[in-house]
Amino acid sequence: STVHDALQALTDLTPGRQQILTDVVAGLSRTPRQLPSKYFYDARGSRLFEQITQTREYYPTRTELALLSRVLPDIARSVGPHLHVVELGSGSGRKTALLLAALQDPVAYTPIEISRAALLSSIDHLAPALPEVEMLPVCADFTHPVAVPLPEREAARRLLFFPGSTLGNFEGEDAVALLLAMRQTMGRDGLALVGIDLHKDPALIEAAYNDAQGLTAAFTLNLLARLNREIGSDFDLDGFRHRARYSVARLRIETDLVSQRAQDVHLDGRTFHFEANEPIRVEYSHKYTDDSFEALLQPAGLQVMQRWDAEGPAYGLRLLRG
Ligand code: AVI
Repeated sequence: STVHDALQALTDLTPGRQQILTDVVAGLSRTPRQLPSKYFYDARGSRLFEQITQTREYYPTRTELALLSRVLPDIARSVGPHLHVVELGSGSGRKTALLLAALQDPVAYTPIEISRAALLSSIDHLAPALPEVEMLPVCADFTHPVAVPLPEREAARRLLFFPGSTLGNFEGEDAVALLLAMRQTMGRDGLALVGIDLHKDPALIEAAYNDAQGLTAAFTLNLLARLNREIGSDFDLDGFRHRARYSVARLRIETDLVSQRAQDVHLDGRTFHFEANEPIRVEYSHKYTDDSFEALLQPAGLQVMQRWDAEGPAYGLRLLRG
């Protein structure tokens, strides 16, 4: 496609004010309080995330890119030709460019991305570089069912691409529900290529979520700035602090915004009172072992066909089938 064709084909289901408001009121009304990490990704949040991926401390992106480049010929042989590639949370599309270039005659590419700004910028880069591939972008929250557009030329099968250990941002039941939905979307003979960050030295993991430049803290706090702007809340950005700790028992980074004092936040005619040191849980980043990953796949009816690991720092790619 040209960029113009791709924009013509764009499906726009980006979450609106009402959806965000409903999710935020529900999350703040729970004990302990929580907010969905998907709302990190507005235009500024997506830019901050890209900057995080370039920091010395945040190892997952560069490790996955190096692993992908090394094993792509092998992956291309395993998945075969004429694919429709569907990517969840496609972001900048940097990894996709490598994947599509390595595949044999890919038919179409559907990035599903919640940030409209990130989606449009990825199309600007990818469409001119891959004119033979039909671009069928979807701006949507991929945790809700999304109908994948059908390409003009029929594809041999679908390949779901879910890199970056984004699966790790979902808790047990939500992760299983997402994997089940993925199995549906994969369709007959469909496959999925999933990137997973693996358990390792907790100090290394914690450093990745507490970079010295403070980009991760700015990324986390941007959630409150976004909510103030889009749903009219009055969070005091200086009244909350970023905190990310690794739980060895649960194999995950738990990220909170911690209230720095007793304070009230107003939203939609309601008042939410925060105690000093009260946390809002805003993100999980699960790290996997073979056993913990297997435990998620099994109830979703998915199986590992092939696996590739990077060592130091440990990171994995898994090719799955239904
Ligand atoms: C997108 N996701 C996999 C990132 C992660 O590592 O959980 C988001 C992120 N949060 C803080 N730093 C990066």
